[in-house]
Amino acid sequence: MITLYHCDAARSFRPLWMLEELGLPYELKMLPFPPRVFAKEYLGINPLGTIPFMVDGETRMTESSGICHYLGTRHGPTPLVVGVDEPAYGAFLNWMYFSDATLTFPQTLVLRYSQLEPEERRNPQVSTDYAKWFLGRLRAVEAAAAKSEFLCAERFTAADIANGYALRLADNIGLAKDFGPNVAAYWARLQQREGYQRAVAAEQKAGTEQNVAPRARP
Ligand SMILES: N[C@@H](CCC(=O)N[C@@H](CS)C(=O)NCC(=O)O)C(=O)O
Repeated sequence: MITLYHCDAARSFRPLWMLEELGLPYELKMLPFPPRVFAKEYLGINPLGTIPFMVDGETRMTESSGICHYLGTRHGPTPLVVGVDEPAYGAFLNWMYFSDATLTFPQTLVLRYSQLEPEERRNPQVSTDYAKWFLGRLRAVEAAAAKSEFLCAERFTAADIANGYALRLADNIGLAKDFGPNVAAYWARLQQREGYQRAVAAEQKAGTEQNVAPRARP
């Protein structure tokens, strides 16, 4: 059984969504955010204190987009992963890495300096600058979504899950109002997927059952 440690609305939503799209059985363990402050025992499981943390047999992983790739290959084959022999293989990998290294990285600075830090440490200049940074990088998604329903390979893949999460986070931190028209339509399409809706429902159900309150959305 795969175990996924998750905080409401956090990056661990990527592997959660992937698990739902794959239809794999899993156990979802909810933690309050940030676990290093509110669930210190978690540091014994993942010394980084970050989520996601995924356990699958002997395998332990902490990178959300990497876990999606792993699940699709280890528990595939699945059309959610673009194969080495497909023309879109390079594009697929590029989107997979882009999702966290380029898109989510500036978002975390916005979140931290506009909401997570105590009032006296908040910094509007940092949050405004990195919101602009994020929206600038989002131009790649705007261009891709103008040409096709999905990011690569002309089908829904793990790249859409990995980057779709960045759009969910943007929505949660108040950046969706600045989406271009193609990104807005793409994000609306992704939210219509049954796999996405099952992942949201699983997150809510596990939070209620495990008595871990959802995080406030602005
Ligand atoms: N690159 C990692 C980043 C993991 C990460 O930083 N997760 C955040 C939540 S979205 C976290 O655990 N923050 C809590 C902390 O830094 O203590 C990934 O893609 O999973």
